[in-house]
Amino acid sequence: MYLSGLCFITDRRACRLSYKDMTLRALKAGVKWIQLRDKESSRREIFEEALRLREITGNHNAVLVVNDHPDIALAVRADGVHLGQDDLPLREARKIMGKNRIIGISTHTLEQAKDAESGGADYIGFGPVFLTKTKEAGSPVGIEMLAGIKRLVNIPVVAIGGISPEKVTAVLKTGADAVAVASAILCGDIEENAERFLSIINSHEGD
Ligand code: TZP
Ligand code: MG
Repeated sequence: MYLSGLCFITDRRACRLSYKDMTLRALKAGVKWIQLRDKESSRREIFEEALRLREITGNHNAVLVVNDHPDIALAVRADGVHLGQDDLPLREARKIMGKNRIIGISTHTLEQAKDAESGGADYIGFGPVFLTKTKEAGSPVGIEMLAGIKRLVNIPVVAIGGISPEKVTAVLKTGADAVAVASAILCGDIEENAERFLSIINSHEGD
């Protein structure tokens, strides 16, 4: 499984563009991993949105992960699903998704990260690393804790929460495998913001 260094998370509270339009802008900038995160719509609407994003991500050779809904992810042939601690348990989601699709899990503590790894998650999200307004995500875990998680788990760790272009280098120095970003891409010019993240991430990978 190949996951690139930047996951763009959709969010209509940060930006009133349609999911399709915000995603197209991120794809145009070169983002190769999109997470459809929609906390506002009905499951039917999320399914329809996911179908649209499947088509455009497929055209750009990008990975699509659907937040919250394994059944929708499977129905649209998304590459994977992203679960939270209150979503369907990993074991059950795996039955739906099969062994070849990606399952990522949001984690906030070391114990959750270890459980996700031993339960067969393909990657963990870990955070919020910094303060975020995108979600009631609790207190920031900070860079040190992120570095500690990287030392303790062997599956890819995706840092999330309040990550800006100014902070991304410090995040990657912990060994984090990728960053997941909503507002710092969505606020302002999406293409420009995403390009800025990608250029920092790509130059870090070359270090
Ligand atoms: N989980 C923890 S923080 C977050 C999620 C879904 C949102 C990240 O968004 P932002 O705007 O990049 O802080
Ligand atoms: Mg969830």
